[in-house]
Amino acid sequence: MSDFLRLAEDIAREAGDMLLAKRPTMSEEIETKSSPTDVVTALDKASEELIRERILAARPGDRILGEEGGEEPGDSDVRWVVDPIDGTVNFLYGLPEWAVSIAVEVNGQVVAGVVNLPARGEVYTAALGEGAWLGAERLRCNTGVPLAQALVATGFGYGVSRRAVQGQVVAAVLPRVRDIRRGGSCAIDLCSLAAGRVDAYYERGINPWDYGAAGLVATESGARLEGLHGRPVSPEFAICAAPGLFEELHDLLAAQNPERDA
Ligand code: LIP
Repeated sequence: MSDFLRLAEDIAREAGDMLLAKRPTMSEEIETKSSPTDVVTALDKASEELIRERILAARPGDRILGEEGGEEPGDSDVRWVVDPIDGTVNFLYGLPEWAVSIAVEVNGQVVAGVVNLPARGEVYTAALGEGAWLGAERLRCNTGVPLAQALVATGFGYGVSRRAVQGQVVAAVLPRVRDIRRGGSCAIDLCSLAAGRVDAYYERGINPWDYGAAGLVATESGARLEGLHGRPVSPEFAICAAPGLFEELHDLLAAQNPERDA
């Protein structure tokens, strides 16, 4: 295991333990961000502060991009991409699907990723070219699944007009697949795909802190993760599935023009 991965895992575990211990007493301190439904708790901020402190203590000079605190300036080739709680609404409601996500990029490429699900007791890790793991178990995504038999995870943004389009898109997808899952965390959806718990995932509007670490878990499990029409994954669009299913789902989604705004 690389030094990057070891450090990221130690920090993600420490932040997760802190969040589990403090969740019942602090989660009612809520602010909103991009819309009234887009919440941030005091613990999102506390988790990110802890993670930033630990990274900079171990690797002063590295850059950090965090969901709550934005980008830490610097000229290092190494950038840490941090989501202190992915699935904040689940966290707030006491649902177990929330995660601490830490990715390490070198020259813009993710080389290590950790997604810690404290309430489920699961830690997903991946290192570039070395595989994806749930604890000690090597992960392989499901292969050979036709679109009509695919369990497809997706998510919805917080903005009203984007949600209106996302509702139309999912209405076109639902009759063509086994079923849809909306878990509430991009990071967990991608890790679930790597673990064979869903077959595919798509979403518009996710950010590098949502998909940085889990994206590597998914691709190291054998999945393709891209945007539409061969573009790289980005906040514009993300599709993830094993080759074969990826193309079928891509073509269904592309026909819906899902990057349009209402
Ligand atoms: C969440 C994403 C999820 C999306 C949610 C939300 P947050 O991130 O991971 O995929 O569907 O609406 O954006 O806000 O919990 O960090």
